[in-house]
Amino acid sequence: RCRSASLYKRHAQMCRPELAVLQWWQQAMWRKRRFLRVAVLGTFAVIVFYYTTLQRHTIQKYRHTRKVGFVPHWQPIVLMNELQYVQYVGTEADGDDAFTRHAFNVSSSNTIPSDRRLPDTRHSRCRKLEWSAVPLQATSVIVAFHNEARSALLRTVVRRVVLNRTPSELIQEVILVDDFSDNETDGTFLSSLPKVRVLRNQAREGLIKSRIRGAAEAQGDLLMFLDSHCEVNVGWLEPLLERVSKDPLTVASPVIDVIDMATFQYRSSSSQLKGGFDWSLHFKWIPLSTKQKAQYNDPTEPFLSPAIAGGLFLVSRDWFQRLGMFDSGLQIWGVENLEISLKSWLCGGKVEVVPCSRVGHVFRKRHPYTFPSGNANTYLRNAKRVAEVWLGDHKRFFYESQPNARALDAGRLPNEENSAFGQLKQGSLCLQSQHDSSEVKLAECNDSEPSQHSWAFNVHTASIQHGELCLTTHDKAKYPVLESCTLSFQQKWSRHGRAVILLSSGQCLESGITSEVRLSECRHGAMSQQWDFTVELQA
Ligand code: LR7
Ligand code: MN
Repeated sequence: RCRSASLYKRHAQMCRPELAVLQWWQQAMWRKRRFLRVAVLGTFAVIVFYYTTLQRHTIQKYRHTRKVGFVPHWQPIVLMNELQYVQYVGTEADGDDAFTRHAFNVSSSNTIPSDRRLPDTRHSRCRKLEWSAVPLQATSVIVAFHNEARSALLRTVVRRVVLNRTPSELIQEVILVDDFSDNETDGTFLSSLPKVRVLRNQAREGLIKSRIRGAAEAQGDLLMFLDSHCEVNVGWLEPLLERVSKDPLTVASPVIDVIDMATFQYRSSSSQLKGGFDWSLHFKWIPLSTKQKAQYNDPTEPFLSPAIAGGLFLVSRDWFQRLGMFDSGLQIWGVENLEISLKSWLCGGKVEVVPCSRVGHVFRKRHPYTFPSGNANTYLRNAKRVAEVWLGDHKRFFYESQPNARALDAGRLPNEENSAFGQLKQGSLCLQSQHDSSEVKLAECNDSEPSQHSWAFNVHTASIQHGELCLTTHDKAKYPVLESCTLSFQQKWSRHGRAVILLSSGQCLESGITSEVRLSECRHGAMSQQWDFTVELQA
């Protein structure tokens, strides 16, 4: 009777209730052991799986909450282990004086943990704000650097932006533009990190052209520029994002906190300052007026500012491109902050300071790098370009306070004799210069393609210019080419309606079936002979 389990069970339950309890207990223990075994093995499998596979991708999965007050500080990902960190940062020679090479205390920079916690310097009300209205637009962070201290560069980009201060899905990529630093591995070492792309200039281009290069390659809808020795603070990006997505014609600047150049201590700055400039085109902080203070009695409220302090700002990629990015004729360092501010205002946009966004910056007393044509000269030349292009009649005030600028050669400036400029288009096709020849071709219009920009029709010289060159024809040649401007008859053109006519032969500029552009008999109203410039100054 007892051999069959079921019978035994029934028998036990009927006749020996104490055995039934014992049996139940034994079964329970057996189940528990099986459960434990499965649990231990399972946990082990999960751990192995996590470390081998998932860990690398956790950064993409890192959930964020848009509530600014809550940004988790834990980070399970080790992008660089200690050894790699020491290899990267520790090999850099400090020199005898820690300030020599970088104009800040590099020993101190090297010793502070690169993902240190910072004091939350925002007004306490900022912590309670929720940024639920923020649509998920991804930002490309652009950092140009020239001989930056590695520990500072690493802190700027990797630890703080890619990892623990910024919700992962808000960051499209971090573009590091190495402006021909002495040691190429300053940048290349970082290129394996997630989301980080490193571009290296083949010659020293200066921070302005480097940022233009970064912007031209950016994939994100928004561009955030940072210096290479910054530390972003809690919830720094969301309030900027909110402003730019509310009004895409906004250039939005964070409040710039101070990182002490000797101790690397992080200190709060006043959030009641706007940016301005004097007539010598030097940047100045201006306290908010009493009227403005009354107007902005909410300390979390962004306020309008004539200018941004420098290179820390968020802008939509589209607006930045429509503004022509920065003037690529500005050299090395300086005045590009006023240029972008002035054109944003003058072209229908605005500039704002957003007090709930905080980014620290190491302020230095001198430039730790050389200026190929001298510091003062470079600044003055850049200022002259900006004054000439954007100040209108007010440029008189600039020349009053910077008389030396009068004699300075500021390069080719926009010419008031140009009646039309920008892209020279036919439908969706644009005239484009070639890198390797003097020929011109038609190609699909692309706003970020410099070889399609800077076409100008000068009514006085009757020339069509592209940068420094002029559209030229040679006797009986069918195809026009780009050559240096001579004011000869072979470079003279007129416009009749939408036709572009070579004066010497009366022929019209025409698009061919492939991408070629040629000269041909004018045929009234022919689509292939109709051309438009993006900007027309005269009706
Ligand atoms: O030739 C160069 N190539 C570069 O790539 C020279 C510099 N750079 C890099 C450099 O490594 C750094 O990352 O460009 C960045 C800016 O250079 P800094 O840090 O020497 O400039 P700065 O902090 O003295 O200057 C301020 O003004 C500049 C004017 O051109 C830029 O706009 C900087 O971005 C700007 N800095 C800030 O806005 C931080 C806050 C300043 C305030 C207030
Ligand atoms: Mn700086």
